[in-house]
Amino acid sequence: AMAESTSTPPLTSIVEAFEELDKFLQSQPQQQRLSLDTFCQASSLVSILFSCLGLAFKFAEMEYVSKVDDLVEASKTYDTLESIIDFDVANDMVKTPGSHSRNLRRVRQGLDLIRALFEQFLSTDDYSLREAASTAYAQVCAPYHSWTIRTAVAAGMYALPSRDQLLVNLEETLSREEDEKVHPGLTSGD
Ligand code: 1PZ
Repeated sequence: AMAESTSTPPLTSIVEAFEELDKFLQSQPQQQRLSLDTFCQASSLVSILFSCLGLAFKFAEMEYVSKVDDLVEASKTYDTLESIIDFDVANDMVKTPGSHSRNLRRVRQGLDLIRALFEQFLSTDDYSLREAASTAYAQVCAPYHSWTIRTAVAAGMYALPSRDQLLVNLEETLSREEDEKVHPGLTSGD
């Protein structure tokens, strides 16, 4: 189905969305005002990766998606990332759980985790997914998570699929998405 389809595969869409954001920011070195809408669209694309990780990461998915959803809601009121931060700084709410600024930082950490993970992958073929994910998590998110969460994540790492299995899952998920786009309603499931 992938071969017949002319639409862009989801992984490519993710890359393109973030390259667009990068290009925009590079072109505005002085005045970096990033549209919240655009940021949310790019961040939402990433959710597809979770379905490849297995049930143990359902909680991480729900956490990530709920933070993105909050920002989507905020985008009805605020135009840019900066306006959210300005508002929360003025009201001393940057660190308040549930504030848009805090959720923005959580989403950014999630994105950064994926960046670190794929960097690990590119640096060597020997890395298992668990090793790569553990290293990326330790670098990017662990310093900002409670002991309870860090312990749960460490246990969950043992439930991750192998690196090869991840790639298989990824391909299956992506081609299922493609089929769904070409033949809506044909594939069953959620
Ligand atoms: C292929 C990719 C494999 C990567 C596997 C790494 C999984 C890391 C799991 C991280 C679990 C996060 C658990 C929840 C953390 C919560 O305590 C905080 C609460 O925030 P608060 O409400 O106090 O402000 N939530 C978050 O930090 C939200 C973001 C977590 C999601 C990051 C995962 C991104 C990984 C994407 C992989 C597709």
